[in-house]
Amino acid sequence: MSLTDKKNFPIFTTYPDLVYIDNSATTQKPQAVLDAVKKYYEEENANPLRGLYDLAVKATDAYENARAAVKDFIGADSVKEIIFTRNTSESLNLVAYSYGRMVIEEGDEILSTVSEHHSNMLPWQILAKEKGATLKYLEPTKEGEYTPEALKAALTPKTKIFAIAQVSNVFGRVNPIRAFADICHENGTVIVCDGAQSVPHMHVDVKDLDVDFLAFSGHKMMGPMGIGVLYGKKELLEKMPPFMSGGEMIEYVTLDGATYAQLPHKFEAGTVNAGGAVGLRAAIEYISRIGFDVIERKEAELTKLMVNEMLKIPHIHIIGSQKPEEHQGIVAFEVDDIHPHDVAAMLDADGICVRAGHHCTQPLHKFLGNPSSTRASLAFYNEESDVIKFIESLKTMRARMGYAD
Ligand code: 7TS
Repeated sequence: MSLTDKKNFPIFTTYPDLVYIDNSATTQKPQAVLDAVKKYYEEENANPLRGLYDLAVKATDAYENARAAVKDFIGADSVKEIIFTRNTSESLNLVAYSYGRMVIEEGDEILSTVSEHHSNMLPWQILAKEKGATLKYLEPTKEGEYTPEALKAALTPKTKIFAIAQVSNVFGRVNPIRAFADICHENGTVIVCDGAQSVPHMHVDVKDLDVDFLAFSGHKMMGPMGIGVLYGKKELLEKMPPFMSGGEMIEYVTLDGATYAQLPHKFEAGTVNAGGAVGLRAAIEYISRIGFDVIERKEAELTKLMVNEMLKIPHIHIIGSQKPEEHQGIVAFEVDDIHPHDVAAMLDADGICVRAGHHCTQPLHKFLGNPSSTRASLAFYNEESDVIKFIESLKTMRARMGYAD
């Protein structure tokens, strides 16, 4: 059986007719990931990094081997550059609170974009307000594009940080991160890349991209919830103060103060999510066994079918580019005269899971002139039949709401 087959994912045995196309929100988990987490708790569980007994060493190894797997997966230089967090949101907050508070001064500028997920917007808003800095935003074209020229024009000598998603969770378009990184670095600006929607779907190599920070979530890439990653260049992480404090992130503590642990543990206060890390490692191994060449080809074919069929249906408007190849498996859309919640409820009645609402991008929806939309998002286990069922259901929407055409 191919690893891309739905049969590897127990939820599709529980619900054989389920059409799950809400993969940008979270993905389903293959048996291999569930087994790895279970095995960890059955055979290796103790508090990692603390005990000296054999079982605690096993737990520590399981946790640290997961870190090594993440390092290899994204092409980082060292395990010191891989910080485990809860999710993308926590990773981005870590950068804003630790790096941001360290470097941002009154009058400085932070640059982001209008289409960022709230997780890559609010930490910068809070930081800018706290420090008396200015937060500026690049505006997308109608096709959801950000160009190197627009970035160049927006940077000033005061721009200290540029925060952008590699793939927006609404437009689904891949941003030219390497070109952006080069422009930022020429300007002395640090680039923070939100990889929540890219790392699960395409080969992401931090050295090829030359990003300073990369954040992503395990649960969007077949791993468990509650485990995320922050990659940071070692020379930056080393200078940064801790984000949270407490157990395990210290070297030595007195009643007056403390010295901190070496990287990466300086940023991992308290008992860690070893089971989650083990599950993430299993997810990485699963994805790697399939290979991004296969994943990208399959998702691109399904996206092409979806976009091309949607374009044929009257009253449906795809947000962003109208070209399938400019959607990394993510297609947000509007249906004339029908509220996205009604669209999603009718799709749900047909057994199809999509997301409706603002997708944590309220400023983008305001910019687009519509408070909300509906979004379908694919993963490698989706099949042509999922897309066809979705399209067939979409065709019935207007009639079901009582419209003549
Ligand atoms: N950044 C992007 C681009 C995202 O799409 C999301 C989650 C996040 C950050 C936050 O990730 P988290 O794991 O910390 O929650 N996006 C979505 C979504 O589109 N629908 O549900 C969650």
